[in-house]
Amino acid sequence: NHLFPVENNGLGFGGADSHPSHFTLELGFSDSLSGEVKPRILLMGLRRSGKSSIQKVVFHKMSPNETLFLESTNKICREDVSSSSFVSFQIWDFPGQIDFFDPSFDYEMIFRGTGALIFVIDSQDDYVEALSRLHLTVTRAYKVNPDISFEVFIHKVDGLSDDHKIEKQRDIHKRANDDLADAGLEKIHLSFYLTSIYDHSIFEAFSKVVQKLIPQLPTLENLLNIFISNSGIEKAFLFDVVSKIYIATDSSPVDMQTYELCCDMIDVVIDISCIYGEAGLPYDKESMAIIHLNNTTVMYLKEVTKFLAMVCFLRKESFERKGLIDYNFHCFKRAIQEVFDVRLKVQQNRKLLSQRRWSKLTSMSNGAASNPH
Ligand SMILES: Nc1nc2c(ncn2[C@@H]2O[C@H](COP(=O)(O)OP(=O)(O)OP(=O)(O)O)[C@@H](O)[C@H]2O)c(=O)[nH]1
Ligand SMILES: [Mg+2]
Repeated sequence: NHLFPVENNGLGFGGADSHPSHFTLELGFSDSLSGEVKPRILLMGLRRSGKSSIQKVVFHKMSPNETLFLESTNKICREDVSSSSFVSFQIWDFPGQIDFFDPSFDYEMIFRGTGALIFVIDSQDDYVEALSRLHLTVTRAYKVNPDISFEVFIHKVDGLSDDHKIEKQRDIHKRANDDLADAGLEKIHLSFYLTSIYDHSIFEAFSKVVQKLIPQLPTLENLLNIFISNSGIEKAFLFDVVSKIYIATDSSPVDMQTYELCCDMIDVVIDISCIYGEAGLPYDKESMAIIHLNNTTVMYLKEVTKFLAMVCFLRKESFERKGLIDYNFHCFKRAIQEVFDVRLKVQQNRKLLSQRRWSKLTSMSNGAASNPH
């Protein structure tokens, strides 16, 4: 494997080696034999639409204002995100205006291994060109791999009023789908999100994109449903602590405010722990926090795995039965562990298989070389 990290994000999660593996990697295709297949998320869209900013804000904790100084991307930047066994994928940040007709750009290979394609449209700019680009990209990608989920981020909506946002979304939705219908490709499904790096909308949208790539999602949701209904809890989220992406929640609807409160709580816990905690990781087995809000709601955070946290919302009265909640949580955690173990086994089997296939291949070619006549 001759890929090398060129940039470490420095999220401040303990020492460099204790940090989950977030690295920006030079583009390279040599790791196809390394066993684990990580779903790929592509960030595409016109120049200056905000692709790199999204990646930096969500995965590098860059503050939104700092993105003003980002330089234009001139080559594909690949980053591995594998902070937990469930959340494990690669993000490929593309330069704007990639040329599909450039022979050095092997888009077939790129799309074949892609799980989700995020197309970013700058909503503060004229989007006619962006829409035709979206159409071209989506139809190309679909031809190579019809299983890709297509996600359209109507981005930079911070400058728009609520009415304006809805109006833009409706217009873009209609035009994009009309273009597909004209090409006889109605079966391609596009999902739309209104996003901005200046609020939590980008994290929420990214959460939904990532959730589609987690095959165990229904199981996780089910476990959360069982957990909350037996514990008197109103809402529970399973969070990836580093990126603040929620990888699952129970089946009741999510409102933005609740999600924002969860993000704030995680920030508070990590910040306090970084400043006042003992040396070492700011997030570990002991990590937990209880916050009483002034509207009789209690927020309860608990560690699930090294990189996952559960954040629950419940009424003050329900929190009186904390013993029951903790017991149910313990059962939940064990169930999660079992899901992890199954996944691990599947991965190991896959690795073994590909190793066997590889050694068979090499022994065959060795045989051919040692017996030329
Ligand atoms: N108002 C606003 N500006 C944003 C948002 N996201 C990104 N920007 C700004 O948009 C500009 C371009 O951002 P980049 O992330 O470099 O865009 P890009 O799509 O990576 O551009 P290329 O690499 O050239 O393709 C920067 O000045 C960002 O600060 C947003 O949500 N709202
Ligand atoms: Mg860029």
